[in-house]
Amino acid sequence: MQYFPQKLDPGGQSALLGELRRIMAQAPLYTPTMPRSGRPMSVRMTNCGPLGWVTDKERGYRYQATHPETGKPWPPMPQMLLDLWHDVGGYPFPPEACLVNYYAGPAKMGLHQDRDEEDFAAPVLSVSLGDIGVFRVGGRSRKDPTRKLELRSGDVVVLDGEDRLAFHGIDRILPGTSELLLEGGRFNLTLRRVSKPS
Ligand code: MD6
Ligand code: FE
Repeated sequence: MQYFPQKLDPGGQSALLGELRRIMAQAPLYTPTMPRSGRPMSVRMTNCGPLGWVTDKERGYRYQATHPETGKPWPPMPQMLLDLWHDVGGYPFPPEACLVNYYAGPAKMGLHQDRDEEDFAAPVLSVSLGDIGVFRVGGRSRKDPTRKLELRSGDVVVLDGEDRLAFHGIDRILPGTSELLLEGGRFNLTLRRVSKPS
């Protein structure tokens, strides 16, 4: 895992937030549901880029080219995210999906692996905006010991190499720890390469 604290300065965070507002105007946040149980997740989601990660009761976790509620293609990925991927990702092909997670109040994300991609040689890169998220990361087995890292607005994390399939999650958000978002809460953007380059 690579950790780049404050990779985005306050100007960069505001610029990325502006891009995010445009994305959400075209592709609104929605509440995804878990495979089989159909239980709603506590985070709300949207995506940008050619593909988006989605989940629902009937069809489970997958990537698809359209928003599940509007049926429209996802908005394009902002150039600044493509630049960031090439700057820190160390991977010669562009990302295909950017998943946007929004955590309000008590939202959290259980320990999981990012493993719905074909290509585990590519890293997964995350950018945080807004309130601190208490990130927990362990090893490739769910039973491996975990450590905690407080992710602040502007921090970037890259899961690659040995850690590409490490279990990770968000225990909780620390409210009122950032002034970036008027509405409070936290956005996390994860950039992924989905298909093997051909
Ligand atoms: C989050 N992050 O920070 C959730 N996945 O809200 C992730 O699930 C994640 O931070 C892959 C790589 C980096 C991450
Ligand atoms: Fe993840």
